[in-house]
Amino acid sequence: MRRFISRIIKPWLALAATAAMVGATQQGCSKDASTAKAPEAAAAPEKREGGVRIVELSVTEKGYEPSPVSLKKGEPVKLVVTRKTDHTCATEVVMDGYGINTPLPLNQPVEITFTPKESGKLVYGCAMGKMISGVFMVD
Ligand SMILES: [Cu+2]
Repeated sequence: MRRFISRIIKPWLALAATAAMVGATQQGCSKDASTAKAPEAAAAPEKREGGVRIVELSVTEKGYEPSPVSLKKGEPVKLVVTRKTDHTCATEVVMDGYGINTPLPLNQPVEITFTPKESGKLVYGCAMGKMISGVFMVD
């Protein structure tokens, strides 16, 4: 009897595990994608080129990385954004107040230049109300 039960249960467990994995990779616009991010990513060394701060960002299944990134008010920034996944809806960078709405072709670095004009939290994200988002902390 026991053997019979495990023969029924095992394939069922395998099916459940597969379903869980599919759910994880197709998270799309779920809030978890952005809130689950660890803040440890902020510690990357700062890069500059002729007075322009260079910030490299990736779009992965966890969202925009690294985030948050610290910027300085009035210092020009060049974002170099590479989208590395096709499994989320984060296929552009939208930043309100700066007229930025830039498509991100897969695996192609895209440069976006802007100058933070106000201190505080600057949120950017996908075109659907920034359900997937990243943050700049402007000093
Ligand atoms: Cu979205």
